[in-house]
Amino acid sequence: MTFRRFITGIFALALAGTLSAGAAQALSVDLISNGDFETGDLSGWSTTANSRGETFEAVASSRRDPAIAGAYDVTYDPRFSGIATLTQFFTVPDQVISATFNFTVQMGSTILNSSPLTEVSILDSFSNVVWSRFSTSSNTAISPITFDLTTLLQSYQGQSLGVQFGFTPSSFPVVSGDLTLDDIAMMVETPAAVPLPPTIWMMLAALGLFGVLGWRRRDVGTSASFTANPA
Ligand SMILES: [Ca+2]
Repeated sequence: MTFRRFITGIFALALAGTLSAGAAQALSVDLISNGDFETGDLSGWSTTANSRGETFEAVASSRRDPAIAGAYDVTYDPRFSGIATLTQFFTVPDQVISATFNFTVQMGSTILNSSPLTEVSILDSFSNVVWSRFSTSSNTAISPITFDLTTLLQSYQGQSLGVQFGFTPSSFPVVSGDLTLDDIAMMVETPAAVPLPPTIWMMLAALGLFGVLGWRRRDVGTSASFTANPA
């Protein structure tokens, strides 16, 4: 075995080890901040109100009305008609392996056969709706909801998207209905940037030294080329 083959072999082993370590690891991140409202306010969120200024509010847990989870949830419980919205924008990572949109919801009404309307949407950076679902349920139990948005987020990698909840109370014969939310999360699995172990850095440094020595002895050499990892 020539010295050059020996060096190439070590380099290939180190590279293969690094790449396999990278491929084996994925990072799971929540793109929504304060989705559990445990700050006690609407930090990270923006709202629009109905014509009377009523909108979503972070509500502290009480003995009469415990939060869905933790010490706070968020509620829109208007006395007047009209939609209010709750919105948060986030940046989609450059590489999305999977994406799951989760929230826990409870829809109430004091009127039988009423039709309060809950809408959940994904907005692009121009606030155009690119995905939406709605519900006319009322008097529901606390319900965890999950949507697989892998395909959608993969088509918006590196771009800005928003989640938006809207609620329109029933208005006949009088205004009635409320929406309560908690634990809103956009869980995205993305490839982890794995730092090289120290031994590999030392090996690469030694190879660099050998490379410089080799470069001085020979006039021509080969240059390395790197391509981006496939998504
Ligand atoms: Ca909470």
